[in-house]
Amino acid sequence: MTATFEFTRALVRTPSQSVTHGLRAETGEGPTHDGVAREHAAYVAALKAAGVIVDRLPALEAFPDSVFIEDPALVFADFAILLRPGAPSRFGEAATVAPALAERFDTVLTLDEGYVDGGDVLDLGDRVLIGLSARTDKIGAERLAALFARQSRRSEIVATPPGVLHFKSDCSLVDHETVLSSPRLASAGYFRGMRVIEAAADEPGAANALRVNGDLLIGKHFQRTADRLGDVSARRVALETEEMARLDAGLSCLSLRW
Ligand code: CIR
Repeated sequence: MTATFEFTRALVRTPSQSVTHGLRAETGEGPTHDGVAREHAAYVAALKAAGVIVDRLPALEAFPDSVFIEDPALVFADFAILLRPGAPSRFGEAATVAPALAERFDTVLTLDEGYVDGGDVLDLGDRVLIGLSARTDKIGAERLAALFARQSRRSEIVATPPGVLHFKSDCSLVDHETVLSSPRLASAGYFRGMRVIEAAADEPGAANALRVNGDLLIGKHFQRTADRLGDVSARRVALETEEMARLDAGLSCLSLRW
């Protein structure tokens, strides 16, 4: 299986002041710009500490959710794909990352129909899972699968659990053979051939960890889940994610990595 968490480069986007108006399912207390910026800065520092060269794109006030740069595009070692984000307020984000990808990749493919958010796409190495969700529809998933086939990558279309924003809100690859998953997604059977560690049921969002080279980034408040990762051989890096969580976001969505 190809390593899918060994990265030398990453692209992030500075949070805009308008991030406080980002999309969110809950109506409780919203994030502050300073809180998001603080968590973002610690995240960028963690990527650098893991050995990644991080390029930062400027804030975009017109797109409150643009700090979640994982959603409008996908990147792999040798190609990138511009997506069509499924939320109307985010659709225009793909065009804003296009120039940065064109500068960095010889091959940039473009999804031509339907909708897909990058948060719904999990690379397991031997196959890529594309989760249908409120943001990723069947046409988009099928067109994306066709693009993967062109690049000789296997993919499978699967379902995101109801009420979950993105497929990867509920899972992450933590080593070559292990997926960390919410209990509700683990029971769906999509991770065949892999070891599955279930995140603690009372720690929603904990399964969205991020493996980067020898480091495993995980939300600071998910201690019970962290305890279950006992024999995963990676240095633990605990990061504040509370402000991001107010925008239904976690760790994977803050960067594009390759
Ligand atoms: C949204 O609803 O689109 C943003 N507030 C959060 C996006 C998080 N992205 C991700 O998990 N991949």
